[in-house]
Amino acid sequence: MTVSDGQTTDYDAVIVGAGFAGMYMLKRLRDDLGLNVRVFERGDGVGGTWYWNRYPGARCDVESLFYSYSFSPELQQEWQWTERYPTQPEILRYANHVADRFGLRPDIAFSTSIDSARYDEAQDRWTVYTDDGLVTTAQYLITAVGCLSASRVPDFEGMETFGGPTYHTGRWPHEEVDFTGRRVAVIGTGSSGIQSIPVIAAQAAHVTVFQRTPNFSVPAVNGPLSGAEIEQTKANYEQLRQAARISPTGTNPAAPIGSALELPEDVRTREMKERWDYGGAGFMSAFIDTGVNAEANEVVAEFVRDRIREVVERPDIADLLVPRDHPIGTKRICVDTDYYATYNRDNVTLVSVRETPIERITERGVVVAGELYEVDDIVYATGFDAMTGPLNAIDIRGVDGVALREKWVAGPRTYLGIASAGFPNLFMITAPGSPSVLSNMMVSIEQHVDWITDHIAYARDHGVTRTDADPTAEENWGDHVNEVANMTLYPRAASWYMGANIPGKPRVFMPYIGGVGAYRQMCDQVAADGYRGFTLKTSNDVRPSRQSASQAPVPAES
Ligand code: NA7
Repeated sequence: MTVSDGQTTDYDAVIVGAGFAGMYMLKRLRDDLGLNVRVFERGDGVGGTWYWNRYPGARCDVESLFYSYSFSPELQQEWQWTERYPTQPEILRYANHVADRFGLRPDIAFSTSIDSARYDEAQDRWTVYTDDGLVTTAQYLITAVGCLSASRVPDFEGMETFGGPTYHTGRWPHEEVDFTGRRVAVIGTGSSGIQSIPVIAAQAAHVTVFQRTPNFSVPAVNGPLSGAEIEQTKANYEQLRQAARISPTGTNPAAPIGSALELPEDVRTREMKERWDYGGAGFMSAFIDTGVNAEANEVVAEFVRDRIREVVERPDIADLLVPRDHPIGTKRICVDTDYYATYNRDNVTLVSVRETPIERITERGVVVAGELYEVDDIVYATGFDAMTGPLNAIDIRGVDGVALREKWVAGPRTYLGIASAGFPNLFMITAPGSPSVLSNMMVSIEQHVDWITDHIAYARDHGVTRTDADPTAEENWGDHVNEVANMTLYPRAASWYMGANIPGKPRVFMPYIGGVGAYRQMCDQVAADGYRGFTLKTSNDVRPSRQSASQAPVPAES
């Protein structure tokens, strides 16, 4: 029941965010469990990441036929993707189609941010405060805030004095930005820079790219999808989706052919070449040891370095673009269209700011090593306060008024990347400690939403009013997440996975790297064991779930 006394409105669940996670969560709780649900969304439309990231060239690096919901056979049969990798406008159209098709909009409050949320222990409910001054209560609070939604601009001296327009790739204006005839600075060469630079360079009079760290990028080999390709996938959707759900990354790349260290050189080169020509991030799955063995990694890295040198005509520029400071794949691999070739254009200048950082920004441009690069516009492609940023932006207070951001001051602590001890009835979709950003987000989102829905249904069926992760279960899960990460090369990179792009942020490898399929199995087992590792309270008692927490949370496999 929704109860409104004019000031406070009560729901069964409040969801934060109307991206792909929030929309599906709403649908499941409302349509399958019959709950009364309110979604708060700070944008004035659905789509989350794809609502905000409207920069030129913005495109998903997972193939469109699989970067889409699988929960509705009708939806996946009727929607027509047009290109192998979907553009941001096409993904946003899809998000809007889903919102309309399933009648989601009436339950979403747009242009509304949640400032804070407090757990009321006497009532076992959350009280949520929004920036429109309203107060809402709900038994469950579910965050669907996205992993890359807190955009970040470094604090460059003098940046406020710049005379022209500035843009952040993750907060791009809704109206078209026309760079025709203009001199544009792009700061940052992560995925957003790498996707936008070729498109901006094709339009602008001149582009100056300020690069601190070169990244590895593989060609997308994007193009229109043929009718036959679409038909073939649609005919086999169920099997393909199921394969993705139990795969390491939630996608369907060709299986690795063996160890890069053991295979003969001609075999491994042929394999890499074939994957390179085919395009996409599946290139990274050629061998079993790329992510765990430095020597194996170097084989793959060197192949990519050779491709960069092959494409870029000026050896001095190629040399600047060749990544050497991190093993390939330990920073998110970029997937591009014509990125390296763009440096052969006359209207593109590459400025390395590795040895000589950006000194300051003046009214007329960007100063590096005493030299002013005059520009009309500045594009900040400088990334996000990833994963914890959007959660810490909300003042979430659990038992005894403890703030989540205080609990996480030395790094995020979660059980299964879904719950955090001391924050009962709070579920966090694709939070730190889950595969999230290391996977096809659509697969991980659906898995979390389904698991949370089942947990809430279980609570309802068993008279549970409060469910909270057990601290021991959480600690054991955190140890496992770290242990698995330390078996890989990932912690060697100063990446946003590690929090390394934000000065002062604790260096903790945040996502769970044990694989989407293995992780799903562990979550399913926790559910099958009556939500092992959670303390469930019924209306008149608090009891640990069926197995005690101390036996519980160490996963069966990694
Ligand atoms: P990323 O991948 O975090 O890239 C940000 C870029 O901005 C990266 O090249 C940074 O260099 C650069 N940067 C950040 N601060 C500075 C300063 N102070 N000076 C110069 N350059 C700077 O963000 P994206 O938006 O491109 O991509 C995020 C994810 O979205 C991506 O991985 C996909 O999953 C989709 P650095 O490497 O830190 O030296």
